Amino acid sequence: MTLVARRPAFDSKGRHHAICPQPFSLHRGKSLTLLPRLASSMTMPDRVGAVSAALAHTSRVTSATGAGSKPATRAEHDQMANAIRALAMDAVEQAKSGHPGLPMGVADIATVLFTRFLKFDASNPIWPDRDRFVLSAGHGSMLLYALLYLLGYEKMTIEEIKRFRQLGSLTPGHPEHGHTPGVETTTGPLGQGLADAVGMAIAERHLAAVFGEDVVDHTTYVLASDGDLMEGISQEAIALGGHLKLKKLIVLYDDNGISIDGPVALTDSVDQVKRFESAGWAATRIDGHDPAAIAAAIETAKKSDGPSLIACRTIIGFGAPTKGGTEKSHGSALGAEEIGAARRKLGWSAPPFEIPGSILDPWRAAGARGQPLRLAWQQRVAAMPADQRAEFERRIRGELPAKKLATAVREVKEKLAQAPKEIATRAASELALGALTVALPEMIGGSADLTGSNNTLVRGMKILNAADYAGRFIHYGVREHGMAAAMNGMALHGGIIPYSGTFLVFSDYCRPAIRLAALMSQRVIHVMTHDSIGLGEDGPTHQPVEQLAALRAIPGLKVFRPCDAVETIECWQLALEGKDAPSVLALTRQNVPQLRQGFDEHNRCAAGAYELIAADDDDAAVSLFATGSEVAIAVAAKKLLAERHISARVVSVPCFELLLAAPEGKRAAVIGNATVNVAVEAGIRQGWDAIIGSQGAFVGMTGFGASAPYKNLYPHFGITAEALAEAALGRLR
Ligand SMILES: Cc1ncc(C[n+]2csc(CCOP(=O)(O)OP(=O)(O)O)c2C)c(N)n1
Repeated sequence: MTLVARRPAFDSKGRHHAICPQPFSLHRGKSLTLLPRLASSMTMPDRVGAVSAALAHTSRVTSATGAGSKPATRAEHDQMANAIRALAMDAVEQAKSGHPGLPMGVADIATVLFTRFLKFDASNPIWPDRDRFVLSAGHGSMLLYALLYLLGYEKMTIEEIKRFRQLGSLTPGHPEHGHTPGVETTTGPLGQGLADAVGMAIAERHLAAVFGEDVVDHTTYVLASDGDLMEGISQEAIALGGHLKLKKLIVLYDDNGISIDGPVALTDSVDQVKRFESAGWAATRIDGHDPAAIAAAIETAKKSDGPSLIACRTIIGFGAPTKGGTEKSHGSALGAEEIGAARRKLGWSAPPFEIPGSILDPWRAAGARGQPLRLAWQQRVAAMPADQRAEFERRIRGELPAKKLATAVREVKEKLAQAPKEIATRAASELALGALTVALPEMIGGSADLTGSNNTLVRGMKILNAADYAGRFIHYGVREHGMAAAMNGMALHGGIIPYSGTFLVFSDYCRPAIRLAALMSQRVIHVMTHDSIGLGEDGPTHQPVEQLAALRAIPGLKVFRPCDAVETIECWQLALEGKDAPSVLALTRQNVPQLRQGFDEHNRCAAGAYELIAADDDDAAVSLFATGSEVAIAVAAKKLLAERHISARVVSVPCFELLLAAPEGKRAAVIGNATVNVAVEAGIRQGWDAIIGSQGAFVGMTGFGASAPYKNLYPHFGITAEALAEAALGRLR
């Protein structure tokens, strides 16, 4: 029986696909001897040889199977791929929601990749030296869920597949890292997965350079769609990946020429192969329904000395007789009639959600294929010198060297106590990083072309580049979005704590990736300087106004705005210790006085807010709340109020999220019960009511800034001690 697409498919140039769908051989009633053949995708002698070689440390196993493995017959392959298609059709149909087109279209690619190349062990989804597979086109989540089920990931039962997109299932609409074992990263917002993968590949090269390829040697594969490649972030990711010559990064592009609105030709005429080539990638175009071509292309890509793109021409919804090849199969249930016809075309006679043993067995065998490699890897790790092994395992666990960190923080604080510094908090951050990056070799810094302004490059820190992956500072180029997503990838990979640098106003350019970092509970730390009108002359385009509030709106993200050098090191410590959350450090361009005098081992910022200066008597009439550079203004306002015989206290609020997460009693104690609450921040009011109440007074910004020296801007916008005191007095009258 031959399956022919009824409607033409188009490539990204709008050309009719040149591929001929391969005939589907049907073996109904014929028993297939799949298990022995597929188990031999790495032949037994190969496997034994590879494992013993690995154990003997004489050679490295560079792929799970790869070269030398015998492909399954075309018939075997087709049935295995059809299992993916059937599960995708059935799950979407049951949910009456979802995207069958992608899984059905890329089933051949996935079958080749997972049964012959991907190094993984379904019984241990977090084995650190596994290959990573990123489904960047997360709307095709049923591809991943079908694979996890077929390969035998314990948690992914057929019941979970049946509960696709239902509350509490392991099969949410889009893949979610930390929710479903086997999902490497949360995807769905197109382009993010591809950029995450660049970070994963950077992490792999870095850790391989530090610990050796005996223990770190894996490939990152990405399945990307037209939508992924249309998103702007993809350009940043591609350019960075090519520049860094990430040879262990392979992108499989589902070149089906279809997106939601119809043919991609409606909106796009980019030649993706040329585009990737121009960015330094090896790029090729193949028939994505030809297993031999897919395997050959992956073999070649694995030998490349840079990243590789394999543009796989496919037919979306492959197998669906009327909707296949069209946008109608992209994002809705196919309907009983179409599914019935697709089953007949594909020769799939099993009832919904049932996979015949003759097909499930080889899939399960593929899921167990990597086990010997994992065990061999464990032996190699066990054979590492004890100190190296302990360090490697510590980093992979994401545990901090607690003593070293505490010592580094204490030393910085002691120095600041002895010789207080009136410096910008960005400079204080550099000071902190000088100590922290020595204590924590897992920290990898960077900047989106603002290195000198962000102060993220510590003296003596080597640059991470294609010539030296052991370096620890990345010049990301003017690519904030790509940087933030690559950082997510590094954190997800494990073994690295990435920190970045850009201006706070450009947090908007990073926002989708920061949101995903929060959703995935990943420790990435964004150093964002020039955090208010205090940056001065660059003017309103560069002066953040709403960004603090907007960042505070992201659930799970910690936004730190330290007021001086001491708070800066404390906030750094908190960001590092927050293992499961991203952080932003909003730092000043301009100098600020050191308000925290004397040595205090206790991290006062840990409470989120604390009384920096108590009232002169027990009965404060006014509580003055402030963050960052405006804390000094609050301190000055307290003095002005004292001259008017009004007692006021000053509360520094370096982190809203920590304060608001504190138990009620503690929070109430910090907020206090003064007659009047007044807050000052050179940003908008939004969010402050949770602290000062809706009756509280707020001094800040209500519109955009202006271009002028900052000392003129503060009075111009009325953000002064006088205005603060006046606001308090006005409420007291
Ligand atoms: C950033 C972002 N914008 C929009 C969407 C909504 N969306 C989901 S899939 C898709 C495009 C589908 O085309 P393609 O990527 O080629 O996937 P295919 O149709 O081949 O499955 C869009 C616009 C999204 N998921 N992410």
